[in-house]
Amino acid sequence: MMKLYWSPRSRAFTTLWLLEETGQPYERVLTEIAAGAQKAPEYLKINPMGKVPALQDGDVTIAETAAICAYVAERVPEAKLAPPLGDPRRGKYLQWLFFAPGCIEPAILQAYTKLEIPTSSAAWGSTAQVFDVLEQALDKGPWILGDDFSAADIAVGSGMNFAIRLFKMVPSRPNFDRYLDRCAARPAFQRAETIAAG
Ligand SMILES: N[C@@H](CCC(=O)N[C@@H](CS)C(=O)NCC(=O)O)C(=O)O
Repeated sequence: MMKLYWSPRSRAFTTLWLLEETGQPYERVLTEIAAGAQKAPEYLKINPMGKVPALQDGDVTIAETAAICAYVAERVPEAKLAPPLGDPRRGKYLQWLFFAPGCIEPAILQAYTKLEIPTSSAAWGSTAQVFDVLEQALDKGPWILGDDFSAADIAVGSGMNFAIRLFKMVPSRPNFDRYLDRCAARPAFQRAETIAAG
């Protein structure tokens, strides 16, 4: 059974939502950030970064939220959280899955810290550019790949929910509101919210 190391009110929310979407049983190991459990020597063997989330599945140990999304989507193909190998939608799926940590995360941090970085040097361009691109990508909907919900929506939707709804670091836009409402209406999202509230 997969084992998720998580802490309430953290990025582990994304992986709770992901695992809830699979419908598979999994074990949750509370790794309370407030108590410093993520820096304990036993946990550093699981994720040397000393951060949650992390996942164990038999002999496989994996950290980094988006990597866990990709791993679980392939591990549980019946959940249909990723277009299969060879499917032309897989390119865009990977693009948006990587966009979450590669562009959305630093854009949020920039909005929070108000750091000025030349847009040509910053890998994410700018906060405005990231959210403009997302607005365009979500124009058709209902999901980032169109009709099919995928793990990319979990990574993207969770990051946007964090930035827009939970911490109000970035102003919302009408199609973000509609997208986040759709994410929040998913029973798996709601179950993850209940768990993540601690
Ligand atoms: N790049 C990591 C970031 C994980 C991360 O930043 N986790 C935070 C919680 S939201 C954490 O564990 N912070 C505790 C610490 O650094 O001591 C991922 O995407 O999973």
